[in-house]
Amino acid sequence: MTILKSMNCLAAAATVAGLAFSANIASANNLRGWNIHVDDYPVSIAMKSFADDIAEKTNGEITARVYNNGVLGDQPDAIEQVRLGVIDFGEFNLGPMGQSVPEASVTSLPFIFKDVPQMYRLMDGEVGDAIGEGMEAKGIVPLGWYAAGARSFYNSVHPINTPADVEGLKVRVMSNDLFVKMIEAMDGNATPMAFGEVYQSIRTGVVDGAENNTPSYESTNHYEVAKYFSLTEHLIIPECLCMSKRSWDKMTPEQQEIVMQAGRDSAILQRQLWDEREKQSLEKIEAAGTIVNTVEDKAAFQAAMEPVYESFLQQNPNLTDLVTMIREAD
Ligand code: BDP
Repeated sequence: MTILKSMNCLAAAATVAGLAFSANIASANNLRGWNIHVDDYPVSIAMKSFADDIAEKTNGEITARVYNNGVLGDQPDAIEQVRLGVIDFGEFNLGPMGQSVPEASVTSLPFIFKDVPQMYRLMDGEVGDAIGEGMEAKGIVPLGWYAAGARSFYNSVHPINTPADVEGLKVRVMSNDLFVKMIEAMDGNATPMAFGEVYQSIRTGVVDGAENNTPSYESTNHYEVAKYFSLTEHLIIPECLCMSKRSWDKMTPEQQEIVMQAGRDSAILQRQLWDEREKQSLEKIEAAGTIVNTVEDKAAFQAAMEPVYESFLQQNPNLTDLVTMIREAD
């Protein structure tokens, strides 16, 4: 028993040493990037172009490799790893980012943006700057704001037309307390869960459904197990290609300039690819038998979300101005 224990300790120590070793190597000039999506997803294609661009423009001084499909771990963990500099860069949704960076959570307030074009405008201006500062203070440098469309509910039970239709449903949410409150405000049961577990959980009835944009619903095959897709479009959450401040600080100002520009360029590409993929995904899910319904009375959902705003502002009074700035923007 003792020997076994000490062997386990040795093995653990070796693993930790191995990780530390590879982390050092990675941070010197061989950047490692985290991505949760499948290879042909707009995020994955844009990240690949970011990585290729860096290698080309630095003449190979810096190379970057993107690990798709979440193989480097779940999103909340990966955000921490980026903060620590163990992973050099990643493409994160600002929902889970909000657990470490309160400013980022502002974009997870349901219906805060009027539509996707408004979200882009605000993120490319003062709002994005304020959120970016909050991220930098937590060790994360934003390089480009990526698109993720609007999120809607889908489930295996029935179409959703009113907030009352969510009552009693077990809904998977991303990791952020705001999303739990959002579901509870409609008397549903929220279950925070890793993205990669959702398919099996719907299939086996652990949850009735989830919420996401059409490309994620399609690329994860969730349409096979939850055929009602209801266009509530309750969340328009931007995503971020961002770098660990620790990795960033190891680069020269010239290298930083190249990486920043590559990040911005990749965001332009990603937004174009996004629009195409949204169309393709919609066609694919409809052909596969998904029942898509529009929601006539979105105002009813908006009204149901007021308690979510109240509790968020109570907990984050310093973010009142940022929330007001977005809500009052054209
Ligand atoms: C997708 C996001 C991804 C999230 C996923 C989720 O692009 O970052 O992990 O939703 O719901 O739309 O977890």
